[in-house]
Amino acid sequence: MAKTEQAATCDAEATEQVGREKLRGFLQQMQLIRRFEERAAREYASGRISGFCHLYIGQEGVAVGALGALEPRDHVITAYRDHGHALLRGCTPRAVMAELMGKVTGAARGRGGSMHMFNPEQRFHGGHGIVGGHIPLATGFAFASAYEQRGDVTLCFFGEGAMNQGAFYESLNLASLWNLPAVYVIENNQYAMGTPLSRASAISDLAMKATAFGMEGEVVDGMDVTLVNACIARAAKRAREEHRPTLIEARCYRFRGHSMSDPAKYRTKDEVDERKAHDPITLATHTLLERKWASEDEVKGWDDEAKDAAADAAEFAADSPQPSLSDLGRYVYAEPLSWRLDDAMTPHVREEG
Ligand SMILES: Cc1ncc(C[n+]2csc(CCOP(=O)(O)OP(=O)(O)O)c2C)c(N)n1
Ligand SMILES: [Mg+2]
Repeated sequence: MAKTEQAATCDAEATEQVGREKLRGFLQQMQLIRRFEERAAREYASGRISGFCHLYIGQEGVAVGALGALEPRDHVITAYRDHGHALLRGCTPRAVMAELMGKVTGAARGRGGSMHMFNPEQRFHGGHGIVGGHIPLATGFAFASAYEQRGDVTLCFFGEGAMNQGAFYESLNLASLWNLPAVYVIENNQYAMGTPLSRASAISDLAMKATAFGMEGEVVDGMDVTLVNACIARAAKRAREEHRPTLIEARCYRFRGHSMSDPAKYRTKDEVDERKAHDPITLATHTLLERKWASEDEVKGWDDEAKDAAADAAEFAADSPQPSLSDLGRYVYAEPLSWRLDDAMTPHVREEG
């Protein structure tokens, strides 16, 4: 990638704080998510993936910076634009791609699809399709941590469109009232489907809502992975050590449509191009090259590795079997409930299982 005099870079102070090794890792993670999703888009076009599919392309700096500030014991939960978060929380590219194709080898055994990636072993609790519906779950995870005095933190991502759901207000009120160790991150990508923020919200400075709950609020440039990392590190520390929640507005932009079926006619090409000038991957790349923290060959090598991982995932997923019909009712609910349902509805499943 050619470096020009005007090339935008990440914030200097936050870059120093993050350091060489971590920033190299962040770039590789963003490249993997980007190349994985580009491949997923091609698989969708070819018909091997169907149903809902919301890409995260353009927003990678938010998940990578944020999750890079957490410890493995911390809990993570997000909405339906979840492929990147899943990849960062231990779902392999193969498991995510297989889930997209509805295969048994998928992260949710092919039952959930794009919107329902899970990896509870690494405390990644989904992947949720109901807008705002998972925010109370996050408050519940944080409540459990506080109740059991575990010292772990819950990080909850949601879109700015979810912020005007009642569940948001109820959840943040209790988190503050009960001093819960939660970090709420609004991924403000400016649109809720085709509706711009200006047509849906009475205020544009979303972190201001923190004041209503008596908690800290912060705005961060979500296109700069170093700033996101520093911001979430502060909030996670506040949660862990002071038992106080934080509301963060990460300003970002999705480069693709809302979902695969959205031609995104509600915005101009100029608007999208302007935002692409602040592509989080380009910013991190320029920063690494300018500081000589990475060479152009290394950056290209990582990118090639990301493409290879995505291609391998697609091949693996395409070759994997579909769930069997007799098994379809399992793994949808928690096991005891699923067995009760099986008892009531499909006795043959019990025999086979
Ligand atoms: C309760 C509910 N209402 C409506 C929908 C339909 N819907 C799906 S995505 C979406 C927009 C959400 O936008 P935002 O929260 O900003 O997230 P983004 O898609 O930008 O990541 C809507 C209205 C839904 N899934 N759930
Ligand atoms: Mg949005």
